[in-house]
Amino acid sequence: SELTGEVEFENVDFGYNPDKIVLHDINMYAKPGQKIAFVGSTGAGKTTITNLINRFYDIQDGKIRYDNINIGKIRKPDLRRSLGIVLQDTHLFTGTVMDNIRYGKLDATDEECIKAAKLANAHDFIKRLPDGYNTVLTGDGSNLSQGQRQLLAIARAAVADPPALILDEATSSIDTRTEAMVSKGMDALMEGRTSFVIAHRLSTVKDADCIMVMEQGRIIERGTHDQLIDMKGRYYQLYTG
Ligand code: M5T
Ligand code: MG
Repeated sequence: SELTGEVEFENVDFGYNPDKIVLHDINMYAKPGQKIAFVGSTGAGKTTITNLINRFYDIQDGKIRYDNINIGKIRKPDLRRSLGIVLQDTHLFTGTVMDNIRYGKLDATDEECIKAAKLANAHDFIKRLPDGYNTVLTGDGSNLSQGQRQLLAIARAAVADPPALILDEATSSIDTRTEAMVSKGMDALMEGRTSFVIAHRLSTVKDADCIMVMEQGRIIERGTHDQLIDMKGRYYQLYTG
């Protein structure tokens, strides 16, 4: 991909149904490599913003630009594909671990897949599976733990090597050790890429370049962790519980 990972929203309004706007006047700018986090209560619009970054929907008003290219109301599958997504529920298919990783980039060699798995912190657990990279996964991934599925999702995104990423942090309970492995893999994946993170634990957004605090479809506060704490507003409330 030729894209650098620069993403800009200018006065974006959006509703899944045009009669019911759920995002109001969203403005944001992500420099290549920055980590942008979204926090806020349920229904605030966090997932919706990431749906728009992915261009899954057309917007009612405003502009969305990648590298200064306005892709506001047209569909460019090549642009959309250049974003890597690590969703909470990774879609795995019946096939080997290797092929499930390769799904991120269909012409990737075995070496590239292994390199991606190493970066994702997934290599060690894969080596311990009965047939290593040739272990066949069930379609629903039920022969892996939740944390292991997440590590594979990270490896899959790493092999795609996109300039920008959307990470939806899992809410489900994985044990502390696995969680540490997943967050180490995610940190490695985010390195050098623009990352949009929906965080369910405020502790994981502390190092973001900018935290967007959302409420009822609007960004009501933004800044670094320290700036937002000093503001003593909504973020401070969320943080101090
Ligand atoms: C924002 C509505 C939702 C809410 C608003 C994803 C989605 C959302 N909505 C739809 O009508 N259709 C959809 O496909 O949009 O919802 P959100 O963006 O999902 O909020 P969130 O991600 O901040 O919430 P949560 O619960 O994941 O923390 O009115 O009904
Ligand atoms: Mg959501």
